[in-house]
Amino acid sequence: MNGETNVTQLTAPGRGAVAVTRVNITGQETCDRFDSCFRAANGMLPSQAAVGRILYGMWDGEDVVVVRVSDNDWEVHCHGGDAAVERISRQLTSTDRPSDPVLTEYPDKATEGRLERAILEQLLKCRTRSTASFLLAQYNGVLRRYLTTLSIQEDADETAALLHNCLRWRAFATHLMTPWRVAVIGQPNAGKSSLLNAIIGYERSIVFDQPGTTRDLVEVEVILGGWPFLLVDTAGIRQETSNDIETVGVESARNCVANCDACLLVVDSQNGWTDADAELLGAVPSACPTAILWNKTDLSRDNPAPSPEMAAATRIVETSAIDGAGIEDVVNWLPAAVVPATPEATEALPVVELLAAQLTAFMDNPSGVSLQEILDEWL
Ligand SMILES: Nc1nc2c(ncn2[C@@H]2O[C@H](COP(=O)(O)OP(=O)(O)OP(=O)(O)O)[C@@H](O)[C@H]2O)c(=O)[nH]1
Ligand SMILES: [Mg+2]
Repeated sequence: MNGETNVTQLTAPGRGAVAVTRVNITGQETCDRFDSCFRAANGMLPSQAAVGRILYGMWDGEDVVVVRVSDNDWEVHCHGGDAAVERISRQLTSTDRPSDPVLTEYPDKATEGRLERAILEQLLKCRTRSTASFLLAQYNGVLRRYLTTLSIQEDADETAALLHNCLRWRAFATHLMTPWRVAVIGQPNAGKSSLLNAIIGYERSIVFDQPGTTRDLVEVEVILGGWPFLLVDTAGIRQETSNDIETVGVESARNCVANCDACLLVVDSQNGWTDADAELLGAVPSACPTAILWNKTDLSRDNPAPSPEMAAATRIVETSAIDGAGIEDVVNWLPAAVVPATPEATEALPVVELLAAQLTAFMDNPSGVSLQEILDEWL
């Protein structure tokens, strides 16, 4: 063969979330082979990508990301596991004629329109494999087929049913790109920051044995069960404080509760359930899944009995930020609480915000908005 290809695995051998392979190529023929193995979503050939360019696409039916790191070097990021790396290496270094690239995964550029470009923009915001796979299905034709079906539907009831089926996933679709927001609230010193650190596994938020330590919102992104979450540690909420900074912190904590997708209410089990806790629980929007974290259970076990008011919470978990008790339960509860159901891969999802807003406006007022005009814009 004209040229040479050297393939080196950069990540440790064995199973992992992601494997990275460095590919060094000299010679046109070997470059052609690379180009034929990888199919970028935007149609660009890896050999023509500028240094630093990141390409998202398919390699033999698998999602991969290719980054050109120098004139002759590329990195291929694929799913972890030896088999995926071996396949990439074998296909690049084989002397057989390269097989035809997988062309069916992406629409031809000629048919790629505004809709696909808009979905692709959203796809790039996805942080996890599970969220990206939903976007990829929409990109590969699910949403276009759905809109086409809508455009030829003449029965008003059928149209309404089709719209309902798609738009009921609006919150789910939004959170494929934007993390679910989880407020960690509670009275000062209850252990909110300690529990947040225990959940994420490192010291993100300052812990101190004096109440009023956390003042501003402390946000941290974390993936739980394949879904993106933004955990927000808040200032301990207490009624009377003469400290201005703390007052501002308490105000932002209250706003955070009003705008969250799930809530973790941390209670110091040594103090038991108080009126202040009941008030906090009452401030959480009723549709918002809430877990009470009955914290510091590593200390005295003869804690005051949980109050009946606590039953208003979706879940009560006994925790200790010190010995880790209950942390796994919290980590398992959050994804199950905010994503109780997932759509089939073949279902249309309103992943493009503008389109979702237009379809919702039509559904709310069918005589005031032209559905055909909306669909013509996107098809
Ligand atoms: N024994 C025990 N101590 C804990 C636990 N969780 C937190 N603490 C301690 O309680 C104190 C307060 O913890 P923080 O995590 O700062 O509490 P906070 O709720 O964030 O406090 P503010 O930010 O002031 O509202 C610290 O001394 C922690 O070490 C726990 O589960 N068990
Ligand atoms: Mg704190």
